This record gives sequence, C-alpha cells and structure tokens, in this order.
Amino acid sequence: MAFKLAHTDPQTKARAGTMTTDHGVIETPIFMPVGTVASVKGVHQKELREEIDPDIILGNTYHLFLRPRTPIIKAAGGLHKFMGWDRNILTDSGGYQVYSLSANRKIKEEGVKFKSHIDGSLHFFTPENVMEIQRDIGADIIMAFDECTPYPCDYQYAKRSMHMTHRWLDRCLLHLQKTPLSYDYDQFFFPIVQGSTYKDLRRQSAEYISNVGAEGNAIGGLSVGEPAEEMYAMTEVVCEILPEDKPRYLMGVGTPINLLENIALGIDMFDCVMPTRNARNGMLFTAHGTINIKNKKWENDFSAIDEMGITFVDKEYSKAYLRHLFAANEYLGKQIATIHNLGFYIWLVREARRRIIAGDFAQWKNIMVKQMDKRL
Ligand code: PRF
Repeated sequence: MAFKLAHTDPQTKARAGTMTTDHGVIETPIFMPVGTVASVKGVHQKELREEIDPDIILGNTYHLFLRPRTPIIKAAGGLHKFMGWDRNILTDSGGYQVYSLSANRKIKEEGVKFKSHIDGSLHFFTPENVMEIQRDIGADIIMAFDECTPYPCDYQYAKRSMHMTHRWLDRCLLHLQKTPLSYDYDQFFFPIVQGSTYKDLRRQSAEYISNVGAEGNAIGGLSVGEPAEEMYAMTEVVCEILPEDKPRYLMGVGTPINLLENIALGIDMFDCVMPTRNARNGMLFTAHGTINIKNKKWENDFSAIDEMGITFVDKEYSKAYLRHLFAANEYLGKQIATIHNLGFYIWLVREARRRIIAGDFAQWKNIMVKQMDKRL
C-alpha cells in the first residue's frame, strides 16, 4: 500500500495524505461509514457512492462470520462482490465486538470463546482463525485480533491485557505469512495499540506496534467511556511514537468534535456508528450544532434540513417534513437522517483535508469545535 503525505500542518500535527490500494485511492483524513453486516444501515450502495461518496467503508468480522457466514462470502467472490461495493473496505477483527456483543465470552491466552448474540451458538476466535476469516471476507485492510479493555480498567489488568494483545499480534503476523490471499488483490494488515488510559503502557504498546513495520497502525481501547481529555492525551502520546510515514487509525471514534481534535493530533482514519445510529434516533449533526429532529420546535420549520449539506436530502426536504416522518415512524425518516449525517461526516473530514492543505486548519478547527458543540 502506498501512503503519501501531501501536507502536514505547521500549527498542529494534522496531516493530509493519500492511501492507494487495488480498490482505489483513499484521501486522508478519512471517516469510514460503518457497514457492520455488509450494509451501511439504511443507505443504498448507489446513494452511498453517488451522494456520500466515501473512499472506504468498514465491515465487521464478528458479524459477517456469524451471518451470512464466511463460506457464503467466499462463494460470492469476497465481500466487495457480495455487497456490490467496488471501493475500499476495512474489516475490524472482532476483537471489540466479541467483548461488547456476545454473552459469556471467555478470554484466554489461546483465544476467545464466545456465544453468538444471534442464536447463542458457541464459537472460538483465535488470532489464527481470525486472519483466515479476514482473508476470506477479503477486505483491503484487515485488523489484528486484540483485546479492547473496558473503562475504567485497573493498571495490572491493562498491562497483562496489553502484553497478550502483543503476543496475539505476533501470532497474527506468523499466521498471515502462511495464509495466502483468497482473491486477486492485495490486503494490508494493521496492528492495534492498546494500554487503556495509562501513558506508560500506551508508549510501550506504540513502540511494540511500530516495530512491526506494518502498512498502517491503529489505536484501540479508546472511546469506551473515558473523558474526551483522556482520549486526546492517549492519542497524543501514541502519535508521538507511531511512524510518521504510515496512516494512523483511531478505532471507533467519534463525535464530529472528537474527529477534529484527533486530526489535530495526527490521526488519519476514523470509524464510528455515531452518524448512522444517532440518525436513526433523530439526531442530526451539522456545522452549527446538533439537532433533535423529533423536537416539537421543528414542526413548522420549512427550512432545508441543512442549507450547507452536500447530499440531495439536505436541500430537498424540510426540517418539518423530516420531523413528521420521525413522528409517523416512517422508514424514510431514518434513511434521510442517515444520508444527511454521513454526508456531514464526509464533508467534515474533506474540509479538514482542504484546510490542512490550504494552511488554515487550526483556526478553522477552533471555530468549528465551538459551533458544533451547540444544540439547536
Ligand atoms: N479494538 C478493535 N476494534 C475496535 C476497538 C478496539 O479497541 C475500538 C475501541 N473504541 C473500536 N473498535 N479491534
């Protein structure tokens, strides 16, 4: 994978770059819409491509392994063909979903035994079989199998867990070498920094991960309930150590403000369910703050959903109409809100990129952070 830094911001540590894989160019910073089960919830692939236009989306190993199951995806010729998405895909390893979704999981050195959240069936994930599954799912970027520690997490547990994540990483690497590609395009492997909210552990983990010399590096274990300031502090110490010339991916983050603050600390890639999940609950993100579209105050507001929005829904429909759709519990309401929110997130990272290149990212970020903190 070729990663080229086009520009670094002199006032912050923000970077603008490009990553190139066999499924095309990814302009960074990037936000990856979450398509957990081979579907970005509520958005047709055509709308995703033509209106929201992300260079890459994310899928989940845990979910796809359980349903439709790996052999079905393999028979389809990989996830791109199965879901009709010819741009980039990244799959998360299941290292997070196993902990957050499955009942009765048991974490041991060998791997994680877990019960499916769908039918209660028993499964076992190891660093080895998760690499094989990710080969067969066939995303362009695949992730190491890790343990995401909860917050708060005591120091001894965080330390032991981090070391196990490092040993699992070694097993992932060894097994990947023995596991050929399943399809005729390349895959790139990203290891994951852990270490909870402890700076010394984060530094140690970042050193370990950097030494792997992977095509890109990720930071996990954040945005799990800790205050934003603690997340930023961890991002900062880790970014000081991770190689400059490789993309940095902050997993599962976050709010629009979190994105800008972490871009300023040197992060290049993000994913989060927030724009899609919150859309389904009637929460809209805009450059001027958040809107609860279910609120009665929008009942008679016939202004556009978002005058500045990049997607067709933003100018085509009014706030009053969208509020009505939510009140009537129509599917279309959730769809419109989802397209709006994803369009906004993609606009935000693209605008950040443009500002980094133009040289006024820091000033713009400070204005945006204040504006986006409002509730409209
Ligand atoms: N590990 C993995 N995926 C993740 C996380 C992690 O720590 C997080 C943490 N916010 C989100 N997604 N594998």
